[in-house]
Amino acid sequence: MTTFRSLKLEMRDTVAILTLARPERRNAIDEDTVMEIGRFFADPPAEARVVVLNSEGDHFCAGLDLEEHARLRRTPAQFMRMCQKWHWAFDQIQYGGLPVIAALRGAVVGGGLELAAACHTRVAEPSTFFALPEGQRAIFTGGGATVRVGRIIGPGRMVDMMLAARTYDAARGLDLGLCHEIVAPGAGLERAIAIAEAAAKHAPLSNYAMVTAIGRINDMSTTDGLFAESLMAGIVQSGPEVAAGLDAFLSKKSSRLEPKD
Ligand code: 1HE
Repeated sequence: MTTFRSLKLEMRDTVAILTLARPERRNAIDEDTVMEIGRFFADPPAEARVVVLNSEGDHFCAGLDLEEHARLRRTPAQFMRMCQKWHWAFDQIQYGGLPVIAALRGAVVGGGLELAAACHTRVAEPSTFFALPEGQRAIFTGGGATVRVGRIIGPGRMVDMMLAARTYDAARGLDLGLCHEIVAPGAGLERAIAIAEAAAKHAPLSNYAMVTAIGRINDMSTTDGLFAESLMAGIVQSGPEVAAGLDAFLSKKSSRLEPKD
């Protein structure tokens, strides 16, 4: 187990389990933590095929470290630069090339929701709740929510969520796409690992395309998006696993697709 200051890392074969490890602060994100997150995802362990993002304690993440924020009294320029570090770090999660599966429980609020929204699959325990309480703290989102959360739930609903100080429970979060699955209490990590282990069996180039191309293509015009898709498909098609993947289907060795989930 590798320990950073605010994170813990455990490898289970090709699945890296990265754990937010400041439960006494409800895993609030200070400057060191955001840099540790960014550096990890910018340069993950070579053997990692998929990452599970977990947390210690009852809450996934309480967002910006408000104690540090009050203490540092950052100037507007300093806070802008710090927000850009969050953007960099969470871009490493979303577009770093490895699938990232988040195991959510308790508070997923403010910057914690910005962090979760950068992950690709979000598994929630029933205790999970989502909020953007920035207005209640007299600040604004700065870790990418206007882009990532706005895209998931729509900008109008995000404005309402903040203005009306709404807190969505796990079931509402599932309806809105803030999480993708709700599991039994205590089962979030194991389910996230099971999803990660299944995804780790995909060809790495297929996973790379899923996590790096789909989000970007949805920022493009139709004509540019279709062109980019064809380029990505051509590159994935050149991967060494393609022949084996097709052969498994054609020789009827692959598992049958069935309606579930
Ligand atoms: C913290 C933080 C934090 C807890 N920064 N220290 N985020 C928020 O507005 C959420 C603020 N936190 C909460 O609403 C609650 O703490 C929770 C609902 C997450 C959890 O409640 P609970 O009852 O389990 O814990 P607690 O007693 O409130 O907190 C335990 C300790 O963690 C306590 O410190 P202690 O010294 O009294 O033990 C809290 O002060 C501390 N703690 N949350 C610092 N966030 C890039 S811009 C992003 C903008 C935002 O993220 S705004 C949203 C900020």
